[in-house]
Amino acid sequence: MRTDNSERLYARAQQVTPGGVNSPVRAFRSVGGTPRFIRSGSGCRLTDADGNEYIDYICSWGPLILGHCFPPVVEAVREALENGSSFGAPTEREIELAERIIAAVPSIEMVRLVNSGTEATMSALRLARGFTGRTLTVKFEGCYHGHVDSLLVKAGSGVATLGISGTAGVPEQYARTTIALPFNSVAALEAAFQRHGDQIASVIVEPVVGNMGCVLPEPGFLEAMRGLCTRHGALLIFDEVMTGFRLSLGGAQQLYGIRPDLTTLGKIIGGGLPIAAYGGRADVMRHVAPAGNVYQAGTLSGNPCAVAAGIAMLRHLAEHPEVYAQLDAAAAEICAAAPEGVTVQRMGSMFTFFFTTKPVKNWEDAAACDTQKYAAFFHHLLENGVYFPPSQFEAAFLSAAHGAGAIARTVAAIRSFRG
Ligand code: HOZ
Repeated sequence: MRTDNSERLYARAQQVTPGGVNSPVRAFRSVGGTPRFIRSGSGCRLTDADGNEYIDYICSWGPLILGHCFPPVVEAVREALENGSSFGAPTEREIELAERIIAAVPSIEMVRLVNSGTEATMSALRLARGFTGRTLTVKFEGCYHGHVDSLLVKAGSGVATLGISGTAGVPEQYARTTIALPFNSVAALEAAFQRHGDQIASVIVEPVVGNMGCVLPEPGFLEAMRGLCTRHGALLIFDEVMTGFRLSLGGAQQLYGIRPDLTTLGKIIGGGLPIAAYGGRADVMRHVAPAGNVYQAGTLSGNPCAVAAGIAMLRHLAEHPEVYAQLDAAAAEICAAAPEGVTVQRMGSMFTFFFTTKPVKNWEDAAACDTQKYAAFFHHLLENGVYFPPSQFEAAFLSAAHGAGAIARTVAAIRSFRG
């Protein structure tokens, strides 16, 4: 496979952008080799700068549940753009997107649109502090909630991939407002509440983790979390940036039957354009400015093109709930092809091939994986035209555009790996 053009672009990019990329995991640092510079995407396929084609299992890290260039999304964006790309004033479509989110996600009664998942979690945390008058946040090791200062403590995703445990630039005082606990440990959570119960403003969690690879909550973990938050007056925040509208229309909270106080969303609600949101209990959300005194704002918030894309996406998902069963079946087929000695973890269309023989229940288990073997597996697939995440600590995502032919080709590529 020729990669001359990607190599040339990578060298050029490194002159003008730190590490040659605009988000760290894209640089292939933990798997080695040249990151592919993408020229275009269509359906389930990507084409790189050298004309190589790949079946895409990143799907823009989750948003493209209906594939690249899904026609209704393209049409909606085109139409919106022709009517003005940004106003900095309210539009009717923002109401429609909010109404669609509220109709689908069980715990969301009011919602505020922002531009990225990071902004959503940062705002939700501030709101929880403003609402409770408390300072501390509980998070879980290996979960990633964007690059918010206080949430980079023991974070997953790129922080884990690059092994940057204590990120430079985060003031010690901010880091000290975060309590990081092992995922799936009810005992650790109980102990934290016993010690700091009256100071904990919120507990934030990816209910199904995607950012240390795909890790599922053990039975009772989310329920215990809900109970402890209620008992101690802390807000429970589900970070459903990845899982929202992906695991089901109502996200992980619908599947597990847990009602968080606040939820953060992103990715799918923008149909591949930059948009995110935080929402939840109306009595809490009414503390956000201008209704209340917790400030948060944004020039491009509720951007007309992104909102139009999001509406087209959510409309299709609401009208075609059968998509979720189709995705589940296709993902199961891919996961069944996993090589021996690999632990596959999956929830719906999110999955990870962990290079370990043990179940992965928390960050300690994930960190014990053989990342060199994962790198070999990744490059084997890439050479065979299948693009998995360039990190052991990221979930793979499937789209409804992955048809039988693409799945069969992926299965064949996986089966031909001789680790
Ligand atoms: N940290 C993101 C996935 N968990 C990757 C973002 C990107 O590189 O686009």
